[in-house]
Amino acid sequence: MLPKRRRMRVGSPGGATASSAPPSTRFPGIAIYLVERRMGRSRRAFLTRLARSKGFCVLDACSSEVTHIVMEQTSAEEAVCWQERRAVAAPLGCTPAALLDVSWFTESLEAGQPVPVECRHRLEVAEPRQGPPSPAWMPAYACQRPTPLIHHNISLTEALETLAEAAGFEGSEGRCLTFHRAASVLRALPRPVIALSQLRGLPHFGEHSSRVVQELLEHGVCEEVERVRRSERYQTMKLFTQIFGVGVRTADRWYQEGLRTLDDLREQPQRLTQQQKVGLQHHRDLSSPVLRPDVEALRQLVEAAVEQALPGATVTLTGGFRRGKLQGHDVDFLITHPEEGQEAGLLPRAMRCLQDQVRASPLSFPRVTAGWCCCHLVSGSPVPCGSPGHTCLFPQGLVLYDQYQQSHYGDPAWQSHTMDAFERSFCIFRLPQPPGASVREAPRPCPAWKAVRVDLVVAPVSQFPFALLGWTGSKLFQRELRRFSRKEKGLWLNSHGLFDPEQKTFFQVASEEDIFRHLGLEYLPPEQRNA
Ligand code: DCP
Ligand code: MG
Repeated sequence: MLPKRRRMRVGSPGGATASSAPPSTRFPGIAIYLVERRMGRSRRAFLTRLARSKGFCVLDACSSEVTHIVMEQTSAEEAVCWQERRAVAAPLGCTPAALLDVSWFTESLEAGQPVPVECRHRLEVAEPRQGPPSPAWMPAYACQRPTPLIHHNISLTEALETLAEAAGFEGSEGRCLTFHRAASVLRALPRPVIALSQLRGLPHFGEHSSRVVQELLEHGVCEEVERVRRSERYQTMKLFTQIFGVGVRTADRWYQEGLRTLDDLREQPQRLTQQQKVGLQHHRDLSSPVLRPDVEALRQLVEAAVEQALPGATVTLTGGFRRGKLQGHDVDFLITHPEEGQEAGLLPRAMRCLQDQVRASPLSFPRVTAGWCCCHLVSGSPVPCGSPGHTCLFPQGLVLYDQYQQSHYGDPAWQSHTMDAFERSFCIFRLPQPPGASVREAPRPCPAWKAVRVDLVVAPVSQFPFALLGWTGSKLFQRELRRFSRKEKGLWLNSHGLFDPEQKTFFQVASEEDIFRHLGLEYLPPEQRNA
């Protein structure tokens, strides 16, 4: 963990991300991205301001909305590299953005409108490149390349990730990471791998991963992967580690003791922690994916409770859903307050609000119209909390389980932990389901609800960008980002800060973009961090 730092005042997280919002435009259908490399930061900022003042839409991030990428003093080689990277960043089936010399941009500024793109403006190679992608453009660290959620090599990555998972079950961290890194390289490729020669020169492709890909390309299946998937060991470890509160070590111990099924565990409740008991009790719900509508409903509930507990506090969705995933195993929220220190101890109050929401009277919550009773998620008709004569459908409250931990930031005893030290609650919510929601095999009596895992994390505003970056993931992306910082820049990064061990100073940042900039990395939006 990084050393504790003094409190500092920085911009609000809202301000930190506001610059990423697409500005209004006079020229619909044209969204420009200026590449900072060669152009320089201050010139880029100047040109961005100038273009925006003339009504051009200039985006801060190279997202899929970008139609014109502008580069300055760029060689053909680099242009090819960019062309490849754009193909990765654009969703499948999207028209790739035009790759243009800055002359197109300056001429357009002079003309006061986008000038037609001519051959002399274009930086792309004339012919679309055939065959294997050049390995030259694939950087070694996942944080140096965009990795979209939907990619071109799903069957290959699934196979490698199965082997990674199996290696993790055996405690082989190194092999686990090797397979994950190889899979992550394939996720970042702009086209499907159809020949083994396409792997030549790609980073993190050793003999073993190459052999797996070769077998899949030649036979459609890889015997080793199939063997792993069929094995009792893999299936049992997967089953046990999916239980809330069960890690690899516990699952392995149970396996060694001959336990194989959930019923085996249920028969031995004395072996289980409270957390595992709850995990087992709600296993059916917790092992089915959380979906987008669930996320939205949860966001409303959490926002209302947090607002009641601490007015002005903000709730930001993080984790896989911020990266654009449509399903997840849980929902991760990051909470902060614009005034440093106000956020401390917020969670117990927020959890009480969530639990009491259904019993609240207008007297205890004077701002009652801001929070509706959770009933409205089921009935569809909003009812203010504690309305006279209203009987809530969920009198037991919304929190099924709450494992609270106060902040340990600055606690020397916490330094050895790999986990960050933020105040947090790992909880299970009783999420009311709207009418018509699919009911699984054993329907519950009305009203419908399902158990959902929710992580709530509270960060002081000065650490918010680091916490947001860390909790957005993916896990491999964060791991690679921290390794890159340490090995390539000599800086220590975690979810609390970025530290220069030579200068013994912390970097002050107001946004995720600032962190990428300090590390000399091009900014990658969350949806391109699916490494
Ligand atoms: N995280 C971390 N260290 C942990 C737990 C989480 O760095 N011990 C970070 C990386 C994760 C993010 O927080 O990407 C969220 O963790 P999740 O386990 O919820 O993972 P995801 O949200 O990415 O995926 P999903 O919830 O769909 O499984
Ligand atoms: Mg998650």
